Amino acid sequence: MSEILDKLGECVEAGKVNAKAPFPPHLKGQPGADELCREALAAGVPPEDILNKALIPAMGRIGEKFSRGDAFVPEMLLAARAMSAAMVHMRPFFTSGQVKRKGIVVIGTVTGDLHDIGKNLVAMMIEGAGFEVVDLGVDVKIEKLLAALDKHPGAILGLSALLTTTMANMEKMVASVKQRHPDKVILIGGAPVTREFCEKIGASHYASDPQGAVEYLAKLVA
Ligand code: B1M
Repeated sequence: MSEILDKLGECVEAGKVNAKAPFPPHLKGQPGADELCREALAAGVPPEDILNKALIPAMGRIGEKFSRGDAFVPEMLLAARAMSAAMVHMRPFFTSGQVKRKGIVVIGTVTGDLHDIGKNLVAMMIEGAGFEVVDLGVDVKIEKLLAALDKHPGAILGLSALLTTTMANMEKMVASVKQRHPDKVILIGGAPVTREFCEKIGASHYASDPQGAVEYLAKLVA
């Protein structure tokens, strides 16, 4: 059992999506995350083990490499794609409640901001860390955000901004959310965002990268 989990973890970390995928070259022609996850489930490996012993640690490893500067956006995107290929087979176990999620994270880019590459990376890493992600997309209006938080009352909120101009909207959105949900945990990030800005606008935490976001969330639910 541990061999298939090791192989699956290796595929996710290396971004090997399926057998047809040519990347990475050293795994060409071999099964990828898609086939190995299906195989593991068919062999009776508990979905919790697949998640906690293969998928989550693999995403953790690629996230750490990214933080250290040993991996870059394309590698992260490929790892996330491989993770998603495995998650297709895992989803029925989540929806049936057989595998418990660690929590729900509602995420989006702030009003006026169309930059979603960083937000998508963060969302994928958070999902890879065992949370359910409700992705509201880009240019999220406050009404849509508040409606999502009403629908998922215990959810943590994640906001991303890439423009100095839309940072002002982040401040307004945090204020509106705090007015309605004073105790809401709000995680923020994006290239121009800083820890000081986070403190100024009263958000709960600033993460500079996906790994930082995941580590903060993991501590919150520990
Ligand atoms: Co635009 N853009 N852009 N852009 N764009 C920047 C951000 C800019 C720095 C380019 C520049 O001038 N050098 C500049 C902003 C200047 C400023 O505000 N100071 C800029 C501008 C001005 C604009 C427009 C206004 C241009 C125009 O139309 N005149 C316009 C605005 C559109 C809008 O949003 N309303 C615009 C448009 C676009 C495109 C649509 C063409 C495209 C976005 C496509 C897309 O995202 N789907 C685009 C792009 C690609 C960029 C650059 C080149 C790349 C951004 C990116 O994806 N980085 C960018 C220049 C640059 O950064 N070199 C630029 C990679 C990504 C992985 O990093 O998003 O920082 P990042 O995410 C990181 C962290 O910040 C963190 O984790 C990620 C991984 O480490 N993180 C979080 C992000 N969100 C987080 C949330 C968290 C935690 C961590 O918790 C919730």
